[in-house]
Amino acid sequence: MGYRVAVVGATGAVGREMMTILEEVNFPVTDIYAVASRKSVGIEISFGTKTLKCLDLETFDFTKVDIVLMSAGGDVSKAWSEKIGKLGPIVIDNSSAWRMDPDVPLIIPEVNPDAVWHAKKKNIIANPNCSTIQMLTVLKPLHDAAQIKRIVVSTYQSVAGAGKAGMDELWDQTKAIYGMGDKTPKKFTKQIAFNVIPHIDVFMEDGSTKEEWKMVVETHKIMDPTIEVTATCVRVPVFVGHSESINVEFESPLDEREAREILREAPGVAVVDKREPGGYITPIEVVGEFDTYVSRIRNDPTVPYGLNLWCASDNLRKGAALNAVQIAQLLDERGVIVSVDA
Ligand code: 11C
Repeated sequence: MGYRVAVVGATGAVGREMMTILEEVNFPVTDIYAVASRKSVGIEISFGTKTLKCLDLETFDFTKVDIVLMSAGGDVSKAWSEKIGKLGPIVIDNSSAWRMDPDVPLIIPEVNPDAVWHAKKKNIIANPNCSTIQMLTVLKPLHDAAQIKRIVVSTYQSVAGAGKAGMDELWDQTKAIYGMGDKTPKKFTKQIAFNVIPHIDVFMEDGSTKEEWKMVVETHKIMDPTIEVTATCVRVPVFVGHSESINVEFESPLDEREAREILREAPGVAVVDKREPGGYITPIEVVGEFDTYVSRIRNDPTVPYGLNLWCASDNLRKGAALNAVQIAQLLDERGVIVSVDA
């Protein structure tokens, strides 16, 4: 017994991770299809010991699958997800296209799994933005313990968040610094190698960026609309793995010792917090991991009940592909979809 699954955008960094993670978590798959735009048709994609050839999105028959993992960007998702959902399968979409649609649940399985019951409204479930996923995975158990009032977050986001082009640009510019090639920015607005850029996604009218806005509105939709959130999102010269410095203010007392104990037990969270040189996590160490790692948990003495912490997570995994596959597991566990005979 299992599910018939299509991965749309299978040649991208997240699409490939989706294939790998389906295999790693042993998701019950009876049939699997790699689907992409016409220019990628025929490209070979690995799924365990099998090699799949990419099929054309325009001509693929979506009536023969139960689940579509979609990571093909917002425009493709806007054009296709609703159409596919009407044909029967549930689309789990990694783009920002559907996140704020009231008929589309936005899910982090550790945070709001019950939202999965709304999946059938449009047969679309949205995967949140990577920065929101890791922040809320860590903060949900603390919110349950002491009700979060306000969050001030600064992100340190890897170039993998901007796709292969972002990773290529960091690589090319790093070589160019040593005299080999061109360091003209193409994907980013300024040089990213040996630099940081306080700008991710487009600017909003109020001077914030859309990446920052997403952290606010997605927190409200997923966890609690009463929490005040303010964010500054920064691109850093790290290939994979987003980090965040988070200041949290609570309604009731929660000290660093209690927070550490709660986080040690929290699903999807790992604590690395020794108060000594090297006793904390850095993004390079979380690549390939499933958990979001937390370090530097400490009281903030400037407010009645406040904490500071640092977290890092693999943005291609928990921030994208893993969370999407965990949503598929949730559909299975809760019986929202029914498996077919192999
Ligand atoms: C970045 N967080 O690091 C973005 C990538 O809304 O899904 C994902 C954008 C999104 O650039």
